[in-house]
Amino acid sequence: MGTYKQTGTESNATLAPARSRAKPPPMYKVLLLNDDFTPMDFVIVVLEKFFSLSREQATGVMLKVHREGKGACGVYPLDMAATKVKQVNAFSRQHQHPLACVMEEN
Ligand code: TYC
Repeated sequence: MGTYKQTGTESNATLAPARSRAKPPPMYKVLLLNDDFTPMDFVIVVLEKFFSLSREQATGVMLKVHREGKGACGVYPLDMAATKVKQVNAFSRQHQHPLACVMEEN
């Protein structure tokens, strides 16, 4: 300690490998599923409100889900993905729509 002065370079050389060895947290994709009843405008509002998409981005994702059956809204760590799914499904039920939000490991 007292004998050797730690330089910025030495400090970084020691810390860098430890950081790169830490594996990134598992990520989860949050998806909307298509149905025949939820209004398109409601899906757009959900994508804006819960996933911070612009009106244009939200419209694009909604149309993809409508045409292809499902579509990604975002990718998050486990707890954030689970919270999005709960919030979206609760909001949809409050408004009496069957819109389904699910998550899957990315
Ligand atoms: N298919 C619905 C309709 O025609 C629109 C819709 C889009 C519903 C996306 C759900 O996740 C969804 N009104």
